[in-house]
Amino acid sequence: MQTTFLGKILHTPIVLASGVLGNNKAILERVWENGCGLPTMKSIGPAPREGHKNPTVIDLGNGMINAVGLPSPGYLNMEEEWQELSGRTFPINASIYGGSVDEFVRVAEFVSAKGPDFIELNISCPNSDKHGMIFGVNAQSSHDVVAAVKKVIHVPLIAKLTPAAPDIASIAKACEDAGADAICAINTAGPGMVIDIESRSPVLAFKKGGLSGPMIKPIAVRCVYDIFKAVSIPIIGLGGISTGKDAIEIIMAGATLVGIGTAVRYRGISVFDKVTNEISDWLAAHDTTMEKIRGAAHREV
Ligand code: RRO
Repeated sequence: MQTTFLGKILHTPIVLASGVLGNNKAILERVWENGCGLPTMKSIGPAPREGHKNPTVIDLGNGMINAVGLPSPGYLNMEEEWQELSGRTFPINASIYGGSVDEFVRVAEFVSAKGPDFIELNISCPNSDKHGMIFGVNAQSSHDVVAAVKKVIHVPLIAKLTPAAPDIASIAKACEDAGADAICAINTAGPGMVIDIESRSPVLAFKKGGLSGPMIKPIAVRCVYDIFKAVSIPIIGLGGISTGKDAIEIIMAGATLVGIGTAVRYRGISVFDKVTNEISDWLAAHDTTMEKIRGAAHREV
């Protein structure tokens, strides 16, 4: 199910969400071989960072809560990874974060020179007060970081947004106006909290964390719907997508590509082939195409 996205041919319209499987070439390649059209790397930061204490991820059955805490070797300490990835035969989306516009620019410029196919700006992580979400909840700061990064990179820029923004459509529009080539929505929702009533304490060491998986799918669908109305650049829709029918739903909201994160844990690495086949089967049974159903939920009936 070949798809063209920002001038690149992807073998399926399914994206691996950032942060799910790390930055190791062999793992990203395996995902691609299993039907993922575009693997996304774990967000790369400006300096070495260990992340939060364990436990960092808890399965809640209908999704997960995480406060992994933006662990990264730092952009200057990834030569081995870049060396390996330079010989790859598959496309890669490199996710980056910073604690200031200058840091975003520094990381982006360096990473861009390593030859990823796309750069995803993570302005939406809920698990740090200094990085991520603090940029993406405000239209002006979203605009500033996208505009500054756009000047120094040579690959298409994807802005990854948070559903915690009071009006995600206006954030998406600010990113588009600043030169973003695509929007990725959504990062994890919340932050939320889960308390173990026996120990009387939050289950995560960091106490609060981002929510993912089936429980947030309606939020993701609403966000993509609102963004589709506000912008003309393509949208990667994700948030609780686990099946072909979920994918069809978010495509009808306006997504061009569909991201999968938490469902990798629930359905295994073959989830990419499974969802691709489920989309194909649904389209064939309804005698239609991805292009025909994209944004279909916006049409008057
Ligand atoms: O590392 C994390 O805790 C994390 C990140 Br950077 C993000 O963007 N989203 C998320 O749910 N967790």
